[in-house]
Amino acid sequence: MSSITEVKVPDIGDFKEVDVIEILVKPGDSVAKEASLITVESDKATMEIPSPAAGVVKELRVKLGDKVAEGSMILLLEASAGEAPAQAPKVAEVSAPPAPALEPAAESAPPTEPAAVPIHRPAPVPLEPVAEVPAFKPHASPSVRKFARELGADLSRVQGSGPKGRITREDVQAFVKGIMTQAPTPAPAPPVGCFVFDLPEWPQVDFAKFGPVELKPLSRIKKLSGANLHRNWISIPHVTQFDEADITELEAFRKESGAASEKQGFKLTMLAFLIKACITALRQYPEFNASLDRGGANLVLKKYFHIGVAVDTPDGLVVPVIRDADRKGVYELARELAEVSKLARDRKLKPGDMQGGTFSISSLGGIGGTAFTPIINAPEVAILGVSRSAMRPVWVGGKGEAAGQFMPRLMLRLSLSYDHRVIDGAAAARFTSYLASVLSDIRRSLL
Ligand code: CAO
Repeated sequence: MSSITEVKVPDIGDFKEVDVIEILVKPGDSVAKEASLITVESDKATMEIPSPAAGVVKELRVKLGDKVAEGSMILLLEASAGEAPAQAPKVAEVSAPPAPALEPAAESAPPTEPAAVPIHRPAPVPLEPVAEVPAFKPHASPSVRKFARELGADLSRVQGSGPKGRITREDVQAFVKGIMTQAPTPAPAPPVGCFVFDLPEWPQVDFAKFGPVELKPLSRIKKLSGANLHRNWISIPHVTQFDEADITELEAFRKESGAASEKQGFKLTMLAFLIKACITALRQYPEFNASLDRGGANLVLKKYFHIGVAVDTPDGLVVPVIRDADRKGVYELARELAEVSKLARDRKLKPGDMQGGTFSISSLGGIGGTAFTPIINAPEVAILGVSRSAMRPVWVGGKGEAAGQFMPRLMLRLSLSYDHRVIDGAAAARFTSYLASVLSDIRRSLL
């Protein structure tokens, strides 16, 4: 004997009305007891409504987008012979959707133990390749999540086409199809310093609970450079050596020589002299103009000097490279710096303009600050940070005319971050002392 049962929305807690966002069965489908029939969504949670009994779906009484409440009819079910009369099913909240503002979704909790907070330790994540990590959990119903899991699809990479960007079953299918039709990419060889980390999960905080918030997407440049900076920061043992250079004479010389460049429409900036001075120091200490090879057993010493310069743009940080800087004079370097900074800010740099660097300089001198710890631009092994110069009283020793007194001197603070796998602290201190001496007497760069 079989009987027709009206399957209705059971007690769904505090929610008065919820949207039907997914219909998981159709007339004629055989369903097992507890199999999911529809997915409903409130502004706080997504829930699947299970079948109260095993049977065959005779007729659907809801459609996508309907609003339902406790007691709304979902479908007619012909219960299988021998099935007990259907009881209202218990509904468990199974996932929270992302709120329209900044509310991050909570981890799905097992339906039967909502109070238990599992200590979730994610599997160790290999450092390479660096993927873009979404800040929030992708918005998808439990059945779509399950479907994606079965196919091994990473939902954070799937573009949702449903309401509020919800990921549908079709989106997952399209994503998987896209991957299948792509040419296989060879697995990258493990790079130097490939580690795995087993870190605690990132704190999930609903910032909107504490005050008003606004969501501002990161620029493409920030996402890309952020991933690279993160990789460099955690995979290179950084140490920063601080020093200062007396640039009183150099600044006077720069000012004297600046008129010629201004006539041609560019400024003879301190950065051009810094590049020259760095090249002199790099020649003296070649391991700073080098990279580790892939296996990390050899240092590749470069016989060319391509200097990367960090440029601050409205979209984020970029590092164009001044090629063969050793063969250029300060005027030519200053002109090229003005050109590449403009290209960077107009977003006209090509990827090739940012490749092949052997050493980088990050100058915050035009902005301010006394020192900072720049992040090495891998696979380079060192980067020089330059802060704002300031006039300071400096004690003059020795026997000269000014000996035995404080003199006002223009001092430039230098912050050299280096890869401690390649460079020892003593070498770094020698490098910055030498660089400071070159800046104090630029004639040394001629020697
Ligand atoms: N001390 C004091 N003044 C300095 C200085 C220094 N170390 N360096 C530059 N200045 C002065 C310049 O002389 C100029 O003064 P005037 O306007 O009076 O002529 C002013 O500061 C602005 O200089 P600038 O920034 O236009 O030129 P620059 O050659 O020094 O720098 C560039 C060019 C592209 C490096 C710079 O514009 C820039 O983007 N800096 C930010 C880089 C950055 O974000 N680094 C952080 C990366 S995190 O590692």
